[in-house]
Amino acid sequence: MRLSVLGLLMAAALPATAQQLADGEIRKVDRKAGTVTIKHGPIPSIDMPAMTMVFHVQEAAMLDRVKSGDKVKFQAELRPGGKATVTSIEAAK
Ligand SMILES: [Cu+2]
Repeated sequence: MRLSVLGLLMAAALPATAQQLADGEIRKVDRKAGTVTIKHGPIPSIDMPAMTMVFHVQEAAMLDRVKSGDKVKFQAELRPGGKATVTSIEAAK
């Protein structure tokens, strides 16, 4: 009883953004184009199934934090014009 109540409290305390992180593996970083190719799992926040695709990045500095082969957790948005853009990215633990 005690444990289940604690579990509910902890789930409620998780920021929504943490729950929207998608899993991915970096396939290619193109600093010139400002893009990163990610083999990713499902991304519920933008209703996208698993696939490998090219993303733009919100900040060029994100490209310096990842390299091909890295396992990552990230968030992405679909921007006007259909550009899929990574808005946050971190190494997967
Ligand atoms: Cu995709």
